[in-house]
Amino acid sequence: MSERSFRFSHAIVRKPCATIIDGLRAVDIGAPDLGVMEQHHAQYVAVLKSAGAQIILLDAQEQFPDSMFVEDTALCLREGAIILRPGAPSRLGEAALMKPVLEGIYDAVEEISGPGFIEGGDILVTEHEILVGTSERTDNAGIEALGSLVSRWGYKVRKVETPAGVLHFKTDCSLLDAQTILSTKRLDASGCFNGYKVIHTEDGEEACANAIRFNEIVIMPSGFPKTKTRLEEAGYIVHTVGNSEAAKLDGGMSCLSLRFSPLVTA
Ligand code: CIR
Repeated sequence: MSERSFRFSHAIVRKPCATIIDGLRAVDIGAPDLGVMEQHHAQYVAVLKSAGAQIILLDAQEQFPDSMFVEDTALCLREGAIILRPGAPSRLGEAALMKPVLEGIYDAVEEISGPGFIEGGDILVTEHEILVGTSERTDNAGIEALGSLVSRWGYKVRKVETPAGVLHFKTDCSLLDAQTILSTKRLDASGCFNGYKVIHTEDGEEACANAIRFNEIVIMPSGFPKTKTRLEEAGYIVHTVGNSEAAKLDGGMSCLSLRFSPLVTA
């Protein structure tokens, strides 16, 4: 079986900006501290590099407080990239910023033109399908538009549901390898991972479900020791990164990067 869903050569990240204090959040648990966020971001980039990533580091964009969460702006596959259409009005303009970056990397860059909306946090690419959760940010029209764009490259899109009150589908799950998903129990209970092997987050540690697998390494937020041990016992090499500040804005490990390995470059 191929391992295209977690073998990558590149990662795009964007520096956090001072306006991060105005970032979107479901519940206000305090303003993120830019200095600490910058330290965490640097740790995150260092771990990605240690996993083999060539890093494309983009400048901070003060006019978009949430712009360090680059994942929501695009879907990067081997064959090409899709510019997405964030459902949060304050984030819609971030996708246009990502377009020239991806056009400099890929030969084929397509775009969700609307009227639908879709954010990268709702998209989980596995080895044989692309699962997309409907959410407050991602609707049926956005999912259908994505499905028709990626079908040309042989990808199948399956619509699933993000649990109520959860920002994104991937807030509650991550890909660990070609067969295995890390998921909260509440999301797995929906049956959306039937046919996959599923490892659950430990009770009380649901907030670490958003992790990433990049080549040999699983990157998860620090502060979730029981789930970390569970993953290590299952044979994964786990690195942790501080996430206290991004978490105040409902962000996690996947949100902070676009990870890919382009087959054809521009
Ligand atoms: C937002 O609400 O859009 C940001 N504060 C957090 C985005 C997190 N992105 C992601 O999970 N992919």
